[in-house]
Amino acid sequence: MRIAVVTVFPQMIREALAYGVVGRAVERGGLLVDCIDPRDQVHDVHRTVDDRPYGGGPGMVLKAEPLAAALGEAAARFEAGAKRVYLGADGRRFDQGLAREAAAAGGLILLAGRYEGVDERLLETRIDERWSIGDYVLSGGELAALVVIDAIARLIPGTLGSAQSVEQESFSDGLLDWPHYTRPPEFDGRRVPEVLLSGDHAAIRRWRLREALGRTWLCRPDLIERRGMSAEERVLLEEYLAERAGRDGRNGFDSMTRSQK
Ligand code: 9D3
Repeated sequence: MRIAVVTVFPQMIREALAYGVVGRAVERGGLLVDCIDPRDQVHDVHRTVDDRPYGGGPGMVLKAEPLAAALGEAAARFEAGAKRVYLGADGRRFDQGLAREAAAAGGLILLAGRYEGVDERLLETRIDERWSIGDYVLSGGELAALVVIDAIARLIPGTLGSAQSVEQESFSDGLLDWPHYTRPPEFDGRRVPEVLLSGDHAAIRRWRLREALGRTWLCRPDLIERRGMSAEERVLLEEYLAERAGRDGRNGFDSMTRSQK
């Protein structure tokens, strides 16, 4: 997988690529990330990449010509054509489906927005898609590019160890995670759920799926709607909700949920 990032802060991208799963993908050579700074494409004394917005108003706008040159430089590094994506607050929501598509495509050019944005004509003529990572205001597209790169890197074959790999997905796909515990068996007077210590793998599997379904139902009912439920899952969710209704008091998870209790 090859990804080129056009950014006025290339070090922000480069430095973040050294860690964890993404770092390993880069080391292994499964992921190659190039950063292209539009400032290297301009040769006036101030190496200007931004300017004041026509029509007035606060802030600056990234100029079209330096970005066009940088995107051209980026495209030259790909054998086949790569999709050119603008990361801006006004794009389509990036999700796991887009990550899968991008990972399968093998090449991607990301343009990180900055300041008030990018000259619209550049976006119209040099960009294939616009992606946003969510409904909050960032100060630029670099962190969004890192989010996109991270999500894609884990999908490159060989990046994840077999233990972490897609195996688990078949049964928990599209759900929030179940709770995790490690030693000691008691912390702050709270015991690890006994089933996890039982060695009964079928019971553990059912418990995890029940917890994942329950949490997803409470926090993200839209995800349940999207994926549907099997007959077994319906039963497990009923069990979860019945158990929850029969219990009172707070458990720290209430703060994440809607009004259901
Ligand atoms: C407060 C500025 N806003 C005025 C209407 C618009 C605006 C301009 C530039 C808001 C954010 C940004 C910078 N954001 C990004 O470059 C960005 C982003 C984001 O803010 N949220 C979610 N995903 C992304 S991807 C790039």
